[in-house]
Amino acid sequence: MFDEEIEIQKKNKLKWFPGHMKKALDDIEDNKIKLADVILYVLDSRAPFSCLNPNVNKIVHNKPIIYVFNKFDLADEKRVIEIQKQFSSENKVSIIVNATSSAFKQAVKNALKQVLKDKIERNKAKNLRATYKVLVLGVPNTGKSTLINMLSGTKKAKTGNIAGVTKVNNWIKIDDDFLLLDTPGVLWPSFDDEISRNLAYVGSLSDKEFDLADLGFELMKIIFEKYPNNLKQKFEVNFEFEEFIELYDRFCKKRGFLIRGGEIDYNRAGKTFVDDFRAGKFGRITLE
Ligand SMILES: Nc1nc2c(ncn2[C@@H]2O[C@H](COP(=O)(O)OP(=O)(O)O)[C@@H](O)[C@H]2O)c(=O)[nH]1
Ligand SMILES: [Mg+2]
Repeated sequence: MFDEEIEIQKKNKLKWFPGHMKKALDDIEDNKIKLADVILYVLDSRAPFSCLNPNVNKIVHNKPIIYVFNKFDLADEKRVIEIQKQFSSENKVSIIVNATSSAFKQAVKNALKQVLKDKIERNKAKNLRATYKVLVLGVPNTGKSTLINMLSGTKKAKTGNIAGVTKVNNWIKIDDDFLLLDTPGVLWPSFDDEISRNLAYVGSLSDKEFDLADLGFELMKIIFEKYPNNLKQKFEVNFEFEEFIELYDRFCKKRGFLIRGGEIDYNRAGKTFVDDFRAGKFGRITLE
């Protein structure tokens, strides 16, 4: 590899993995995992693979994991179910939820009880009334705190749309059976461009590090390739064109993203399209 490329990679690594994340990740690995009976690993259903730390098994040692496909209300139902089947075929236990709705509370509790079945039975046989500890993991903004609040019926876990809001850690009671521990969203040292862009689209990575014009364009291209009808409905523009680049210009003009002289304001367009996607304004979409 050229020196220049190595330098860029190093810089990227630093950008995505600031010091406070390294600290948080070390703390999870060294201290918190040990305390847990089970892990709830929260993924964004719009980009579940990108939210998945490739080293998660190493990090959590032998603790059972339940993968939570969250933000289901914003994602493509059919695709998420397909991905869930793929997880099942790899022996990964998972549930599909919308953490903003308490309708999913029972499903999460059932999954926890299912995964801990042997342990629960062993304790029952010994006449022990145990409380099980659940550690909630995931990249920033996937809805960890929202899920904890929904399960516990409190507002004890701090939520927000910014990466890294969760700082304090307290065990929060769901019921007599379970205690939950929130964690700050952690990323890992390196991932490729596609993953980092996906994480930016869903708000797990700050978009400050990206060229917004480029980010918005790339996002719209994926949506166009996977969900053309969503864009047709939204923009009502003629889809007969030579290249996506021309269609994109029509979207921008339709939305009035122009600067003086009739030129397109690609920065404003890019930022707005990313924001619109995050808010679900292009319909239910799963990017992978
Ligand atoms: N539409 C939708 N929004 C959600 C869902 N879960 C969380 N959110 C929102 O996503 C944002 C981040 O949630 P938060 O719980 O702070 O994420 P954390 O960083 O993983 O703890 C908040 O604005 C939540 O309201 C969900 O299932 N559906
Ligand atoms: Mg949080």
